[in-house]
Amino acid sequence: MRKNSIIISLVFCVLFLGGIQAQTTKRASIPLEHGAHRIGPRTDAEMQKWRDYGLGQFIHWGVYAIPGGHWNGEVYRGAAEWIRSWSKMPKPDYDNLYKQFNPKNFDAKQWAKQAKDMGVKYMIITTKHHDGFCLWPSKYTGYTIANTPYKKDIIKELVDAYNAEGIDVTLYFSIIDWNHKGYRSSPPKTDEEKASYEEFKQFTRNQLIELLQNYPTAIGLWFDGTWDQAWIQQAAWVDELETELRAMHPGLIIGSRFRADDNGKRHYDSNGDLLGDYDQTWERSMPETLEELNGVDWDCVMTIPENQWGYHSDWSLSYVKKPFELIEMIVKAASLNGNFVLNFGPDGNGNIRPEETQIAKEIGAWMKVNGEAIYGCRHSAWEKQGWGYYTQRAAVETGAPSLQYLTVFNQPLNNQVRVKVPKCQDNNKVVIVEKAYFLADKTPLTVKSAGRDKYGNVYYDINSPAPLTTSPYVIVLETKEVNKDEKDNYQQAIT
Ligand code: JFZ
Repeated sequence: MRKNSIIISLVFCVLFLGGIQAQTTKRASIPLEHGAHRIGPRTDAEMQKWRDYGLGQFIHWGVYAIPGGHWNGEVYRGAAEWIRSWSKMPKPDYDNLYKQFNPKNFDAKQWAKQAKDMGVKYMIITTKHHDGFCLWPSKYTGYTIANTPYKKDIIKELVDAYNAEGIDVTLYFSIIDWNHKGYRSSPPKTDEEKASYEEFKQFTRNQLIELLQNYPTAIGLWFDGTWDQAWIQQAAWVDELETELRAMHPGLIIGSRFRADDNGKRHYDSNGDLLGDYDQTWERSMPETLEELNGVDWDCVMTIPENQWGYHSDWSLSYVKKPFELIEMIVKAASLNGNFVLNFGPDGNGNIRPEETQIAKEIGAWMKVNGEAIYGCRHSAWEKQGWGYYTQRAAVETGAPSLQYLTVFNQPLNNQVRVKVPKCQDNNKVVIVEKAYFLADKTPLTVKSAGRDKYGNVYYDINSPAPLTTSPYVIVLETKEVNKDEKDNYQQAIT
């Protein structure tokens, strides 16, 4: 009996402690040699700067811009930069396109100026896409800009021009390389295949080192085409390469789409920890809630038509997003701690198409007035309401009034923008709204108490007639935590 009860207590203890452990860690703890190098977000200045960017520009440019989604009078309905993989595109025709690449209208300074006016803080450029064509004069292959009639180093022109406008540059690099004879998607089996894949790996390493050496101001590498089994099985080697690249370039920012872990898991390792510095899985999609995001940094790269990155001359094939839809994505990303990156696909002559220029202008005009609600802003604890999104400045501890930005996309028909006040940690305190005004012109807005619900949540109505524009707009709230007994005095002053 006694013995039994000891055993029962022991079993109970083990179960109980196990339960606590599971609760506090939540993570699995599978031993990994090539798992995440760090648990939790980076805290250094470079990453903090990245976090504050809010808005980025992606540029897909390469020889695919010449056919622009067409060959021999036929239309390729897929993504224009993939045209080489189309059965109607003879491979030799594609592989000789570089001999015509001569973008006579290309003006890096003009692109950079346009990006600056749009409010972009960083730019991602395709140094090499899946076709293997290099926009920089790589010494490891002849398939580069140096052997086109254009000759000049386009990556250098862009890095210099964007940096001169104060815009940081990230280098996109595709691991898939259809031009290199050693590249393959399935793991090599024979000795010959293995030797040739080794050559490809060395070539990839050489090119990455070359890029970091040539463009030392680049802030990061944006990897693509890492889903092949051949690459996934190189986890140990890629891990070593990542370590080497980071050592070469302190502060370098690399997303989750570079290496897999020991078990072939990508983006998140077998224990659920992020591989790399930010989550790259939000491609052409947006999260809805903070809970989906695991507390990690993330970017969302987005096309203007449905799925066109490189230049496709026919945009009538899919829905083309409107500027305000894109602005909503910018705000939504900021409200969920992410960066929004809008893609541009310049044509074969180096022109940014008029539709993209128009969108850049409209976004820029909006960001100029309302960017304060985006740059350096983070998720707000205030509960999202139907009219739009909250953001708040990262530094709320400065002693300045705590600001909430309300970006209104759906104007309430009664012109009352209702907010639900969060509860304070300290039960003796309440949050009050001291002041409300339009961000654009500082017009003060009336704040009225709007009662409470049966759970004790407190509401306010901001009387906000839609401004005389058709665009989304921002209301700023100055808020404060006060002792419950002081609240009535404040309330009277406001109403
Ligand atoms: C890749 C490329 O194939 C494409 O051409 C473009 O460069 C884009 C930015 O990246 O396409 C992807 C990559 C990942 C996903 C979807 C398309 N994904 O994870 O869903």
